[in-house]
Amino acid sequence: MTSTRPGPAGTIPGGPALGRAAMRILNPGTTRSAAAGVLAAAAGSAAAELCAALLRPESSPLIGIGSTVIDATPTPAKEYAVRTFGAYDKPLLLIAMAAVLVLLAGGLGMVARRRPRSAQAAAAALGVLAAAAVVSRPAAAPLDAVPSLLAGAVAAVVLGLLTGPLGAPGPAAATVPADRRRFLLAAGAVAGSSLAVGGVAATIRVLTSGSAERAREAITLPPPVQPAGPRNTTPGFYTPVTDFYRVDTALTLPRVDVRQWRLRIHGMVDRPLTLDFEQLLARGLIERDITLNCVSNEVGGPYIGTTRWLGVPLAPLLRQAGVGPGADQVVARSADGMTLGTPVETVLDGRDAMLAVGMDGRPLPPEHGFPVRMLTPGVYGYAGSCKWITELELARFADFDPYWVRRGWARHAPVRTASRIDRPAPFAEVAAGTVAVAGVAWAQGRGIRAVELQVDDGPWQQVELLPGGGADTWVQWRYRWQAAPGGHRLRVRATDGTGRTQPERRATPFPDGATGWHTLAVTAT
Ligand SMILES: Nc1nc2c(c(=O)[nH]1)N[C@H]1C(S)=C(S)[C@@H](COP(=O)(O)O)O[C@H]1N2
Ligand SMILES: [Mo]
Repeated sequence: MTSTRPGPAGTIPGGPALGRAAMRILNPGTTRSAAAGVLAAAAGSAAAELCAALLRPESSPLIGIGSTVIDATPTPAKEYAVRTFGAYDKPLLLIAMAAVLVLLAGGLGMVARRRPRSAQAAAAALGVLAAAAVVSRPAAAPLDAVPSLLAGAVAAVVLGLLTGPLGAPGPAAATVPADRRRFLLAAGAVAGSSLAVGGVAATIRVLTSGSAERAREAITLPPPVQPAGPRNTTPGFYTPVTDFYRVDTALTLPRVDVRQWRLRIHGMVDRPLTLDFEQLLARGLIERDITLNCVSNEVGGPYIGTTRWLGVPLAPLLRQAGVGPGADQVVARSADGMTLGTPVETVLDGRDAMLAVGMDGRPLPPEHGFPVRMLTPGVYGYAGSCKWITELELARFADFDPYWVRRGWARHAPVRTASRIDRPAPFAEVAAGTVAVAGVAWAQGRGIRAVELQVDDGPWQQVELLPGGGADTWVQWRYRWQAAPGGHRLRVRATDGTGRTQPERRATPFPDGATGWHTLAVTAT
């Protein structure tokens, strides 16, 4: 019987060559070289992290390269990442980068066997490349290059040691135990000290963020000069601050020292001005319930939240600075170099655009923009709610495209009318009979006039709108549904204060917000 399956390696054409290649890969000297490369990278990264922890987190090569990757990622891929991984997109990016680094370092280690000098030069060059990435970040300082350069230097030296005097296999490496022991000892020493240095770096980070957190907690915001009315008491109206969605490009949270914080208002203004935190608070705080949402939110999605904000009205500040003729865009810049653009007329049209300093009575959490963020009701976050704000520049739309606009998102981004079913959950099994259906609807600025629910192909039913929402917040709604046994489709649609009902047509968030009716399937038994 002849087998149609390929025979053992030795009998297929080219087998001996393949076998030799496999031998080379499995050769202890090669494994050792790859390990040397990975250990060199670990030592370099640990040294860099320690240095960055002492300088500032943004100077870490991992963070610098990661942020560069984020900025360079095409919009559709970014959309996909936000949609698929949500808040896990950043940790996943860091893990992917670590994997690439391990592969690269292993490869360099193997190169080092034959061409040690070239491999060392390549390691140092990678450090320079990382430094270039870090220093070209919009909010970088020249000193930020140091950790990356250090990483390259440390990696080159360790690679030289591990593949040279401490690790070079003798003529018959695998069979010389002394040689092997020497390498293992050296490798163990490098691994151990890298872990130790990395641990120290992590501890310093935790300690510094702990002290920044205490400084934040020590702040008492003055009571608002314009308090909001009584709090809405319906459960679910306010989003707990700890659950408030977070969307930004910051791989490491910008840590802003409130004592050093300044806001500069400049550009096309008659009287440029600069404010520190105390001067800002001294202008008097307003308190408002406002719903903020992200343009990337899909129909039915979670990137929306409502809280009681505290902030300083922005319009009087701009008027004080004197908006120059022709200026039609307020460009906000943040401590991490983000730029967001808002139409001047939007800020000045009487809405409660503010420099927010508090959520729910407390200073802003670091991830939501501490110490000060902009907040513009009625426009998506990317076009009016710059976190960690440091600058407002009056400019012309024709002259400057902010970050997201350069990536294809719309210049003008008023929030689209939308509605969501929160209860029952998609694909839920409910008991036939009376079923509580509930959700939210929003059209910030215009308000919600009506919300309707459709069961299967039945008529659209008006649902009950709960009191306590305003034009700038979502409105909660509920409906008592008499569910017959079987599978059902529920759909919701809202009509805004101008009388316009949200369109049925499904559109993806890009470039100016999703459209379509939130629809889900449930089974009544
Ligand atoms: N500095 C900075 N501000 C930013 C962003 C950012 O990436 N960097 N993202 C914006 C976007 S897209 C949204 S939706 C809101 C989200 O604010 P939150 O994270 O406090 O919910 O912040 C906006 N402000
Ligand atoms: Mo967003």
